[in-house]
Amino acid sequence: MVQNAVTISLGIAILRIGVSPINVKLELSNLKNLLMTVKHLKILHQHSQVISKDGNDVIEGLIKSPKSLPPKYFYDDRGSELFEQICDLPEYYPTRTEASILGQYADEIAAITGSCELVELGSGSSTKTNYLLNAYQKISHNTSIAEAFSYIPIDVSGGILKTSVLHLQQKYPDLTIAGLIGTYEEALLYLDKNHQRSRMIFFLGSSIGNFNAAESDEFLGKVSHALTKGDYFLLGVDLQKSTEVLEDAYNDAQGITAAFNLNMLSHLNWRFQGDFDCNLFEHKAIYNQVDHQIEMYLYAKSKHEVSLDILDLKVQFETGERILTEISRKFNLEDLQLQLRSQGLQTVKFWTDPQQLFGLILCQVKY
Ligand code: AVI
Repeated sequence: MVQNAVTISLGIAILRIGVSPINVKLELSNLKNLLMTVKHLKILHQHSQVISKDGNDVIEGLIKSPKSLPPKYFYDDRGSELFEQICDLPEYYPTRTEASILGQYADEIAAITGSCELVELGSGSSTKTNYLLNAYQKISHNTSIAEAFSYIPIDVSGGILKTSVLHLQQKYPDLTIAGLIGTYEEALLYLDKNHQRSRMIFFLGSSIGNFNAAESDEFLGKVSHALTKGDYFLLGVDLQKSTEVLEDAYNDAQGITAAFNLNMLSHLNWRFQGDFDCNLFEHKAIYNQVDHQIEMYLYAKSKHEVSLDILDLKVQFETGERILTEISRKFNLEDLQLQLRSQGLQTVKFWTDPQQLFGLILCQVKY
């Protein structure tokens, strides 16, 4: 899943299975249950500055015009559940299309990169990862134990990560798995300091599309920084296509995406003692053909006021006024390769599906 506010405040933790013991000082009570089921858990540090800033982004987004809210507030438990349902919707082609590309080309990817340390950003439930792990497992049979591949899934949700790590450990008993609980930034910084062997970072699901241009440049810079010459970066991206296909994918007939969008208001009510009335808002996703991005909005159906007591905030809404909750950029492979190259990431090869809905791009650090 994508980064959620609850776990961002926990800082970063490392969850190791199948590696040597590490002294553990557990300081965060809501991570206690992890200790009951996994062998080792190390909290690297706490981010009190993140906790104290919690909610400032909501205030900033709601006092400005036009209004916006950060997409990280989608992902409370209910939001994560709804996102899983979105991935299975008939209209939402990205998940299954990316999975089919991985299913077809994972062996080729593993053959190009050779055995290495696999680092997955935003791993979530790691479903698509199985294709890559199977491919790397096949090539690692001829490799020494020291050189064998290892897997580092990274996610801000400790719960999802714990479940997927335990599941993968059963499925791949010889694989060294070291899960990192934290934000992408925290994890990339940590990885940077601990970079000892050949590495491939991968970032699937077109989550990069949820960053604006400046944020994605900054993110790619951090990825590049966590890699050294010869290392790889594998990126999954949703490609530009007709407005109709795109708007259908984000305005599904069953209303799951609408529920996902509106759930952000319930999450804010819970987190900041708010009184958003979901019935007074309506979901709509629009494709902006100039900026090549889906824009998800919540439209106020009537003039009203909303309070968020913990933030000491009162916000007025006019009838028809909208809040931008997410952008989802759609890519052109040529432009993307230029952007990647400007961050030192050179394309090795890319793959798409027969309808060219989705792309998978493998880059290497050349210098
Ligand atoms: C997580 N991210 C890549 C999804 C997307 O398609 O941009 C989030 C999403 N929002 C609505 N549907 C899916």
